[in-house]
Amino acid sequence: MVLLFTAGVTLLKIVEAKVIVCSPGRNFVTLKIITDQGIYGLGDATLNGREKAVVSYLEDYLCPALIGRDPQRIEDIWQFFYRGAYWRGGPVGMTALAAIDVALWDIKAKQAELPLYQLLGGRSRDGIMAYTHATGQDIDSTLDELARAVEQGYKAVRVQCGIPGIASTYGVPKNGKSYEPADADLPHECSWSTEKYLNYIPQLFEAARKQFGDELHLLHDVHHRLTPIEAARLGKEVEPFHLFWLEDCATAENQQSWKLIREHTTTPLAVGEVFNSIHCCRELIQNQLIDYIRSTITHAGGITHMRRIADLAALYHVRTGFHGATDLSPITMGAALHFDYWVPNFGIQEHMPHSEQMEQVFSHHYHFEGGYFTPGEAPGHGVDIDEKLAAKFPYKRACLPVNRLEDGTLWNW
Ligand code: CS2
Ligand code: MG
Repeated sequence: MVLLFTAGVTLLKIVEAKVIVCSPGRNFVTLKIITDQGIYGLGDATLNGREKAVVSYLEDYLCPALIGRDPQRIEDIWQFFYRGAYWRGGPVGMTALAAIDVALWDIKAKQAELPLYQLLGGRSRDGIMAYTHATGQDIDSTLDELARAVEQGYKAVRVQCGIPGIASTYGVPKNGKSYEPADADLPHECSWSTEKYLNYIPQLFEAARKQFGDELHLLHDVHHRLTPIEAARLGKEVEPFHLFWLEDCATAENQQSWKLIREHTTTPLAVGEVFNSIHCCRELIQNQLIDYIRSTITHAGGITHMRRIADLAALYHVRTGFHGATDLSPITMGAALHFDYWVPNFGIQEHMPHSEQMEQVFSHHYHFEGGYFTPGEAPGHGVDIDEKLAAKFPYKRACLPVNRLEDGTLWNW
């Protein structure tokens, strides 16, 4: 039985879905869904270091099946590609699905002539607190960067620094350039020592608190390099410096293993930038093993799926803390800020500023002032792409590094 109640509703039809790949300083994959009424929506499909896999998934399988569909049926299209694929989830599939989902929300909000956050339920706050990064080769230069971030108005800063005796450390830029991990045609090999790291990092936070006092929020990203018991030690040792969060202190495929960390430290824990579905964090959330869920719109199935994760998290006092590195395009930043403006259990938003060149390709309406973002009032998510300019920056393969322990064993980067 097919019942159609269409009075007063303008029906739309998808007539084109195209993938735009560009590299204005780094690679971005953008999905543009165009309707017969001329309204179009944009979604970010960038999966750092694996961009072409998502391009193929979209171009070869999902885009052809979008043509002719009603873009207003976001939920049905989501289910069609999730359940309908038979092969569910995974970073490639969920990034592609997220791009479709965000583009469809963009279309719906543009059609309603409303900023996207209004469709989600309206704003829950006046501004969205964001944290930026302060990184340096040593403690002194890191503290100089921290002072710069504070001057720019940030109320929260992620602090990372080089470790004596380790040639290169995660998050620390080389030659004064801004940090970009996907920097080589083939994976660059780094070396890692857990012992040297664990012995040094508490000193960084002691120095930061001494110089900046208690009010500034300090964060730290371990980038999955510790085992749970090592993470427990670090969490415990930095307790006197009351971090806002300790991020990705261990891998989390075995969600129960986080119990060990939790039992030993009151340092708040954040995880999830590499997760792609609610099933990657269900046990972590339900057992209250974490405080912040870092999964974001572009890698976890879009607004439709992220909303389910956030709602589950709210039941267990877990708040959001969306990933916002520069390898997520301004489209993700725009969509994330609309979500952040609404979501009741918001925690914080990561912000790594995009370069001027990137912002010329992707114009946006979001705005930062005094430590807080607002998403802007333009209909949709408010981010657009200049396709002509984008075409001037062709794709260039760029891989993320790998990590080895000092004895040569492959480790987590
Ligand atoms: C990071 C990222 O922003 C973060 O917290 O962990 O820099 C991460 O390394 C990149 O997004 C990888 O693509
Ligand atoms: Mg991280």
